[in-house]
Amino acid sequence: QHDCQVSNIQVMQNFDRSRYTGRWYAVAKKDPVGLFLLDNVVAQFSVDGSGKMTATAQGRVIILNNWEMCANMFGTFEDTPDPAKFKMRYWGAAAYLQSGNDDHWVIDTDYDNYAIHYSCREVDLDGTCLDGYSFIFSRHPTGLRPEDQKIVTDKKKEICFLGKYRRVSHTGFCESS
Ligand code: DAO
Repeated sequence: QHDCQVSNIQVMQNFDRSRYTGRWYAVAKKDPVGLFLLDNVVAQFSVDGSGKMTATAQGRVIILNNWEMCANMFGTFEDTPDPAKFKMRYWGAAAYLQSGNDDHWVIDTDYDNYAIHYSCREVDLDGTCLDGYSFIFSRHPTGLRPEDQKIVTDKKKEICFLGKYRRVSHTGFCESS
């Protein structure tokens, strides 16, 4: 059923971007090579007047090896034929923050409690993901509801990232800046 082929990964059916808007707290993250956002990660999704999805995000980062700061990030999303698969262009409020263009797939969400995001940056020769990252988002800063945990665990397995996540803490680091 799940062979870890990036091209076979199932995403959210009939994804509704307007129901996805608003604040999402990252509660767990599978890091890519050269990780950037460490913790205190909060994303805010919007849909603009023309129907395009945009986002802002904050998170604690360490730049220049030991300078700790709260990064303010922006993202715009390009639609694809699949409503749950986007191309995300992202950049920071400051030029020294990371920028790039990543896939941004919504694997599953109930819109009101949990969401599973997936991005593969580099597909290996065998079709599996060589370098990717994933956020588990919750509408609740306290974490996932117990009833959503099994769904999320099953999806982590389907995207072949089970066991590769770490918990993302929320300490208020980005609330003062
Ligand atoms: O943290 O290692 C990493 C990779 C994440 C890069 C993307 C950060 C910017 C996101 C902009 C808003 C979308 C939620």
